Amino acid sequence: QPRAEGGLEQTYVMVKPDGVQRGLVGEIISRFEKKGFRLAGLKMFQCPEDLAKKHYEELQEKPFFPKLVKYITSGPVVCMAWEGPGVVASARKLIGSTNPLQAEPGTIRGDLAVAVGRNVIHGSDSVANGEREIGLWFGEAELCKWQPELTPWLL
Ligand code: 3AN
Repeated sequence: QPRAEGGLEQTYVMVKPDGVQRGLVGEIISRFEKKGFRLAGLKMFQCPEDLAKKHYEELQEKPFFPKLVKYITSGPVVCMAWEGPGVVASARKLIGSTNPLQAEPGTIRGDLAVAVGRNVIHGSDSVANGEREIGLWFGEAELCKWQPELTPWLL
C-alpha cells in the first residue's frame, strides 16, 4: 500500500559516493525534477555499515557484496524519496542499466558513468522495495506530505 498522499507510488533514489564526489548531485536531481516527479525527502548522509548491509541484503551471497558495502559507506551519499505515478519503473528508465557501458545514452548511467562498481546512482527495483528502502533510509519526520492539489500534473 503506497504511503504517499493521494495514493502515489514512491521510490528511493540515492546518489552514491562517486556521484557526490564528482559533483553530479545537482544534475541528477534536475533530471527527476524536469521529468515532473515530486521530491518528498532529501538529505546528505554518511551511511553506516549495518544500514548498507540491510539495504543490499538481497545481494548478500554475491561475490561483490563486501566491495559494494565498502563502496556505499566510503563517503557521503544523497538520499531521496521521489513520488509519482509509475515512479519506480520510470526512475529505473531514467537511471539506465546497472552496467553503465550497456546503459543507453540519455540515461543517467549512460551519460555519466563507466564502471558497474561506480555506477553513480541507486533506484529501487520494485514498489515493495521502494517502500522498504524509504523506511530504512528516512525517518517519518524527514518525509514531506504534499497536498495533492499542489502537484496536479501527477494526478
Ligand atoms: P541496480 O543498482 O541497477 O538495481 P543491482 O540491484 O543488481 O543493480 O545491484 C546493486 C548494486 O550492486 C549496483 N548498483 C552495483 O553498484 C553493484 N553491482 C551489481 N552487479 C555488480 C557486479 N557484477 N560487480 C560489482 N558491483 C555490482
